Formats: sequence, structure tokens, C-alpha cells
Amino acid sequence: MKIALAGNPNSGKTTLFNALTGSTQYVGNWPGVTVEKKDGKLKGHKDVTIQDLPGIYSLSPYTLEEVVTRRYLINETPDAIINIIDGTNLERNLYLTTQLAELGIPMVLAVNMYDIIEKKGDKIDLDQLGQLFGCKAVTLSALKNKGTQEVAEEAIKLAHNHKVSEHPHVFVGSVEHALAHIEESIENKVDASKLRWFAVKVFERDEKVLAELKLDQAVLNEIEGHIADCEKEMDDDSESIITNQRYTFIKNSINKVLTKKNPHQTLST
Ligand code: BGO
Repeated sequence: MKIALAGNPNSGKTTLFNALTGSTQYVGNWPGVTVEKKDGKLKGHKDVTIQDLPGIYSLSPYTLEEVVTRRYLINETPDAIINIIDGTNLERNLYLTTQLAELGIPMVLAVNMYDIIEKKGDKIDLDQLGQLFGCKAVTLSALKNKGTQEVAEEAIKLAHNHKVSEHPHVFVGSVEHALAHIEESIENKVDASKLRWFAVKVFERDEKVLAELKLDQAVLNEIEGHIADCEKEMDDDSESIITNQRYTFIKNSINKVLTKKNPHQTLST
């Protein structure tokens, strides 16, 4: 079984990876690029490999790290993803989460730095967070090695059950309308579970994905018509529409799940 570990830089990914794999790590490079590739066996589970992925903020095609990560998630499809996030920086970290949740892979949302959150007296409604993002949410402190094993156990459980939840409801009606048309046009080209991820990327006119899908010109023209209609209606370009709606969804979600003991406190420590 293969479990991928994904998250932003500084989310505590290395700390968690070390806690989970101990001294069994194998370090190399991703094929063709000088981006470090690390994997290791989960302690106490010889049959479970933890695949560390480069620290990234997004699954867009703009950095080597992003390209490596999405190529792995799409082509090698791990049995589950552990998405580690810095719980003291929810807004920034959940941006990647909205994208990972579209991949149709069972996922655990691992809210790290819980020691800091507790110290501040803040509370996160994990059930609601999980429901909103369509995954299982748990807390941990990788630094204090608290909850780390439980995160891995949750991932194993989801992988065994092939449990993928519903996609988060991120986009407004006119975007959903265009996405539905795109999904219909590409459904014979991609794995059903990954349809949503591919449709959003096509909507964003992601060149790498478009090159990979090799769609007929007539289909491309039709899709372009739907994207252009949506852009006109929303007076913005398609990539910005998607980004803005992800952030709106995240802000609304944080308002629902985070209770701050001191609402006026702005520093993260
Ligand atoms: C330094 N709680 C707390 N409080 N800190 C944590 C936790 C946690 O649960 N998990 C990780 N950290 P990485 P990426 C540091 O290195 O694993 C800390 O990039 C410092 N270093 O200890 O490296 C962790 O792999 C000097 O902090 O993240 C590390 O994702 C002063 O978060 C940082 C303060 O963890 C990033 C912190 C010389």
C-alpha cells in the first residue's frame, strides 16, 4: 500500500515523515529532475510505503515541485493521501486541500501544530471541517509526536475501504455549469474518479493537461465557448475565477469551523 504525504512548505511534513518512517527512509530524485524524492516504510507496517511529495502551495503547472507532485498523484495514484496542513495558517494551507480533494483519492486532512492551537485556546470543529472538504479531518502535533500514528492509521483505513467522499462544493452555479459540460466532453478520456480534477484544469486552460488529453478541435471549440461564456458572465479570466472561488470557499469554511479564544489576535504564535 502506498500513502502519499502532501502539504505546503513549513507545514511540518518532514517532521511527520520522520516520525512515521524512522530510519527506513530511501532518498533519491524524481525522474528527470533534481527534486528530492523520499519514501520510507511506515513503522510497524512493512507493507505500507509513505511517499513524501515536494512541499507545494498549489497543483498548478508552474514550478517543478508542482509538476512532479501532480504527475505522481495523477499517474501513480496512491491508495490514500495524507494532506498535512499548518493549523495556525488555515487560509493559506487549505488552498492546496481544495485541489487535492478533487483528485478522487481517499484523503486524511491532518491539521498539524495542534500544540500551538491548544495553547492559544482556539478550537477547530473537525467533523465540520472534514464534511466541508470531503475528507476525514484529524489533529496532530508532529513535533511532539502526538497523533502521528493515528493519522497513518486513518489513511490505511480509508485506503482499505477505497473511501472517497463527495467533492467540496467550491464553485458557483455558472462555473459548475461550464464544468458539467467539460466533464461530459472528457469523460471518455480520463478515469471517472479524476474527472472533476481534469475538468477544473481544462476550465483553467492548463496547457499540460490539454496537451495530455489530445481533444478534437471541435470538442476544444465547444469547451472554449463554455469557458468564454462563464468569463463574460463573471467578468474575469477562468484561472482567476477558480482561484477566487477557492479562497471564498476557504474563508467561509474557516468562519464555520474555527473558534478563536481571542478573536483580535492576529499573530500565528
Ligand atoms: C523549525 N508543532 C510545532 N509547534 N512546531 C512544529 C510542528 C508541530 O506540531 N510540526 C513541525 N513543527 P518541517 P516542512 C524551527 O525547524 O517539518 C515545526 O517544510 C526552527 N528550526 O520543528 O521542516 C518544525 O517539511 C527554529 O520548525 O516542515 C519546524 O513541511 C525555530 O515547524 C517547522 C523554530 O517543519 C517546519 C522552528 C531551526
